[in-house]
Amino acid sequence: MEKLIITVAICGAEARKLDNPALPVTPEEIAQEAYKSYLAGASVVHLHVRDQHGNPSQDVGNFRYAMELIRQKCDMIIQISTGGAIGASPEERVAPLELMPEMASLTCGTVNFGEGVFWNPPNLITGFARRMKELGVRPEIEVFEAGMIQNALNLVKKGLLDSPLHFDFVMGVPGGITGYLRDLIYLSETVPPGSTWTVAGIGRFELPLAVAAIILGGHVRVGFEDNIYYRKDVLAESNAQLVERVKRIALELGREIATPAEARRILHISRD
Ligand code: KMH
Ligand code: ZN
Repeated sequence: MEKLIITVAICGAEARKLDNPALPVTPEEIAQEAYKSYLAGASVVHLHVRDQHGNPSQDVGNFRYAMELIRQKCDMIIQISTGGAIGASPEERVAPLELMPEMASLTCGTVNFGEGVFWNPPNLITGFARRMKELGVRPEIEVFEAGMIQNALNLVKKGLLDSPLHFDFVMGVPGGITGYLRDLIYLSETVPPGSTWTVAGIGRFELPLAVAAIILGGHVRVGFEDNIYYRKDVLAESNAQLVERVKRIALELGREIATPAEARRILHISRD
């Protein structure tokens, strides 16, 4: 098995300081949390930013500043979100690609998202994929439902995505695929051979799916975007605490942890 890539999803768009006071929201807090997570074993940071009020934002300036601060501290792979928050316009969501991060998320279909709708119609997906290709940004295909894998494979046929694809199975969002082991087995066996995949279990699904991915040869995403708890009724102290636990379990199971350089090789990212 390849070494384990741990992605940290620091703040996302949905969690609030009210939910967990340790949630990082300023660029400085986000960068410091990324660095602490890097020291704990993360090689990829899935990046969202917030505005000065702590609300979700796709502001290019905030992304630029957070990316600069992270790069001053470590060589983690920076993966910006093109998902943003429910209700963000396609223009807002795609704007930070101009910063040419090494990676960006690309959700390949529409899904109910709690009480909202995470809106990703075909023309939006096609436009985002085309822009990533033009800018040399490696997409991570976000899969909230099984049909999103087929949508991604259609983009490969159209020449808008390059194989091997890298997927993130986001499991347990209310409205999307559930987060049980049978679901992960199904998704991991549905992607084409040679693909890489990571799993982001939402809430209580985070830890069991992480353990399953370690065993199955996938990779793992943890962080406050997906889960703010360490265990039932106990808030996590930091993103790094969640990363450290995954690293500890992986090492116990005989799976070594990838450095950012090793993650670049596994994910087919070449630095210019
Ligand atoms: N905040 C969700 C609506 C992504 O980053 O690409 C979408 C999301 C996915 O977080
Ligand atoms: Zn995200």
